[in-house]
Amino acid sequence: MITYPKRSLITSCLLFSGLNGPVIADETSKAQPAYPGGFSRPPSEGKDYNTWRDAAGPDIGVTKVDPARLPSRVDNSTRPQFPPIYKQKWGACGQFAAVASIFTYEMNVLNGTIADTDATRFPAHFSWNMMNRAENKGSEAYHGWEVAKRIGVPSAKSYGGVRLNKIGVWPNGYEIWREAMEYRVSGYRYSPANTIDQLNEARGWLFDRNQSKSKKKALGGLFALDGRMGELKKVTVTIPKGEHEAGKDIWTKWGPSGYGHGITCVGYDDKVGYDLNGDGKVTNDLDINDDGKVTLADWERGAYIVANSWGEKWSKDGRVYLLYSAMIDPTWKRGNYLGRCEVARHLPRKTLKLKLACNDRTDLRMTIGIAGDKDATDPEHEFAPEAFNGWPLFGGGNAGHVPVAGPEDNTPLEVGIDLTSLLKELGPNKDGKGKLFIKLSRADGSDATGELHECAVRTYDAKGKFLRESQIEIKEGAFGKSLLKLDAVISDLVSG
Ligand SMILES: [Ca+2]
Ligand SMILES: [Ca+2]
Repeated sequence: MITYPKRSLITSCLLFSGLNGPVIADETSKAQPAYPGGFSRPPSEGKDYNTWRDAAGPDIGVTKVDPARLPSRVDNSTRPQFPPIYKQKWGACGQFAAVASIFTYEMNVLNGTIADTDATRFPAHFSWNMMNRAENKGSEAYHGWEVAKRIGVPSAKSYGGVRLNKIGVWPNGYEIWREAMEYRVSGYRYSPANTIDQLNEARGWLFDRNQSKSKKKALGGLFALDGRMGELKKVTVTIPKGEHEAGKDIWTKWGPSGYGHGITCVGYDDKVGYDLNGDGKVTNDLDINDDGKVTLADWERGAYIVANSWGEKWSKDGRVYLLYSAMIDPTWKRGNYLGRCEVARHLPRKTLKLKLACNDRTDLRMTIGIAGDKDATDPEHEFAPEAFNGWPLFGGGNAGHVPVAGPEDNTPLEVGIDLTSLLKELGPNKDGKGKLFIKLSRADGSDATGELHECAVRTYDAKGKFLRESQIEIKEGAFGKSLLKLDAVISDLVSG
């Protein structure tokens, strides 16, 4: 399922092949969110899972779109908030698009910073190593966005780069996990781009997120795209001399075969075009596909700007145009949709710092509970952190049946877990005291074993400043054969 482009032997990716059902492209369909398949959100969450629920911005279709005000060209990849064009390693394209490119850009826009060093760039491999089974497997954009929602993403600086040199490594160091907690995704959405109304909403998102009324000029957003990359030569043309953007490459369609490849849509150019039917003209008002009507599918002019993670020399500058009409492709359903995300900052108030070893991190089971009474014998609220329970959210995707630090590495790992939302479940607490419960075990039928070496609760003020650490005593840290249960009285459950 991994494809190798001829020119460069860089790993592309892929997951499941596209569903081949016809795409319903009623040319009057309005801009709207959609869940076209298992590539647009985790199937384990069910069909009622609203991926935009916690986002602050308006949903697709809510904001009025005014195409008359849109410029003819937008290229957000030239903004300083956008990172360099990357050369991906292994099948991590989904995370190069979703996190290393889109999340990085969005977080810099949010923070008022620029992506000029690793301190303000985010890695592709942190989220990838949460779902790739510690092997060279492909990922969806949503894997990265869900990791950013659930645990966050550390900066490339503390992570050790945008990419690592070994597959499946988890970072060792509480401060890396603590930093990750700050940088989050609040929501993400897919939408079709098959009609002119949907195209205009997408152009508006790329220009200023359709926020023409906001006082501050909004910087445009980006989209995740899933291209089909087989036999690209058949669909790649070069803009002839004398034409707008002469010499640049255009994909006139998705590749006729092959698997999906995560890429980033960074802008658009309404003037870029190509004479697809060879009638000597570049038109948007002729029925060139002979279906008796003129729709977006007939357009020869107008293209998205796509940034690829095959290096800055690929296709001259690492970018390629993709005709608007190319996305209307009934044979490649994934390629008909655009994915966007909204990011947010989050300052944890209370965290758990753990140092633990386990010879199978996917079979590790951990629950953390809380009770508002210091004498309680059972938790009132409990949660099972995804990363330390085999990522049930991702179904078959998980972090691999390898030690917690990574393949063939039995080093105990120091990690952090955000307890803030668990503590919020308790509500106001009369004496500020409560009890924390930690359970460590293994999946049913597994023979995984592990050991908890250190456990502490860390407290921060509302501005994120570290206040104190309270160690929890571990009498016997081994778990696996037997369940490890720890509990501790917490004396400052409500701290401002
Ligand atoms: Ca033509
Ligand atoms: Ca037509």
